[in-house]
Amino acid sequence: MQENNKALLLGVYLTSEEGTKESAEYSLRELSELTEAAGLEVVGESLQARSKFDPTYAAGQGKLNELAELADALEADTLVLDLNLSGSQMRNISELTGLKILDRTLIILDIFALRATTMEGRLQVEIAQLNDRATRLVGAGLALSRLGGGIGTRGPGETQLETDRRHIQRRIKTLKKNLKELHKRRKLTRENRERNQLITGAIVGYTNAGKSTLMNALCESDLHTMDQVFATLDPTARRIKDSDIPILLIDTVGFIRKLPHQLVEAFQSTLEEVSYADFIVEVTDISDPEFESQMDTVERQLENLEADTKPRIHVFNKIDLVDQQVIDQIKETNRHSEIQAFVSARQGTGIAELKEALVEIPKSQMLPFHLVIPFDQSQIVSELRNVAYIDNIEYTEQGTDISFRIHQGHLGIISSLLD
Ligand SMILES: Nc1nc2c(ncn2[C@@H]2O[C@H](COP(=O)(O)OP(=O)(O)OP(=O)(O)O)[C@@H](O)[C@H]2O)c(=O)[nH]1
Ligand SMILES: [Mg+2]
Repeated sequence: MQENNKALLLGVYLTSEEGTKESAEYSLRELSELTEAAGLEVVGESLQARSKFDPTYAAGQGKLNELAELADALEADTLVLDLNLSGSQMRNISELTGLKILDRTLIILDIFALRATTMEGRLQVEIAQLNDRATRLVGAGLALSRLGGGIGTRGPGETQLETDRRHIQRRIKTLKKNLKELHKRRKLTRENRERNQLITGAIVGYTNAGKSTLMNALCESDLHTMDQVFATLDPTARRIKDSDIPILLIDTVGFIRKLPHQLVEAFQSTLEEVSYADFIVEVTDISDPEFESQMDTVERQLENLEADTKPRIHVFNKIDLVDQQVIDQIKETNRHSEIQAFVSARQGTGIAELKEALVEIPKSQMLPFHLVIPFDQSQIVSELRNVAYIDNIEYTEQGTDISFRIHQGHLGIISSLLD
């Protein structure tokens, strides 16, 4: 059959677990979006309930045969399972159905490969893909050698497997070396930024929550936004426009449930931007019916990055798409009494208020000073204007009389006056 990019989807969930049907349905809808984003056309979907997962086929054989027939009728040549399959499962299902088999991880890896534009992004994606292939090779290889039968026989499959694995490992090693060089360079820019002493907030949230749109609204920047998952892969930094304290925001890759661990590992350096930030701007799309479980996913990812205890402001976005009731309810159930903001990043509603709230976060972490700075050291005043929050400033005969608040990291600016 010719490749026609038409795909069927199959989700499998366990009947023994409660609430899994709803989450499997949602997960399948999400997989459908992911599959389309990967460039395939979804022509049919199916959800199967099972009492346990089948180690050989993951799903039921009857179901798979049924889907093979459906694929024939609809001229689909690909079956995407909403699971993470082992190499041998992929091979078994493919042999049973005659279809090309993909799973959630492969689809996400594919989207990342399509979207990666920078050298660093591309290297990270390729490493993730190779790691993924290496894991699956093992599964497929073991199955092959078992089929080969006799103990002690080294089937051709396994020899090929060894060669492939060595090849993959060599390639991964080269890529990692290149990536390390790039990281070194990026770390330098991060250190530069620290030297520039700007307070940094990382924008995080589920993919498609509106992170880049929010960044554009706050920084009057022109970042790429799109109604599609993983529009942003590479971190971008911009200054908030006209804020009382200079603040740098970083837009970064979105989170998603079941994010393949190969990707998390490969994108470690990108995600480090979140770990190094002074505070977190969490964005939630409250027009998504699943926004609460998306918040859980984000929370877990923040925990993994050890960024869950950083000061945080929670931005509930896309208020233009919901009823006031939804907003009221979120306010009511604010159990952790987090700092909340309700905005429409696209329409600009609530952005001015958000800017004011954003400034409060670093301000509360800043140390207050009242100094008289001699005129022959007026460069200090201009440096302070750049990074400090100035409460009051007066020019006296002794010098500039200034009350201000400054971040710990910026104390260097006034150190000469403190001795
Ligand atoms: N109606 C409405 N749409 C919005 C709002 N904010 C963002 N969007 C839309 O939501 C979609 C996703 O926005 P992005 O800013 O690309 O989302 P993101 O979180 O950066 O997504 P990824 O980078 O893909 O993870 C785009 O089509 C935006 O135009 C909003 O306040 N209201
Ligand atoms: Mg984005």
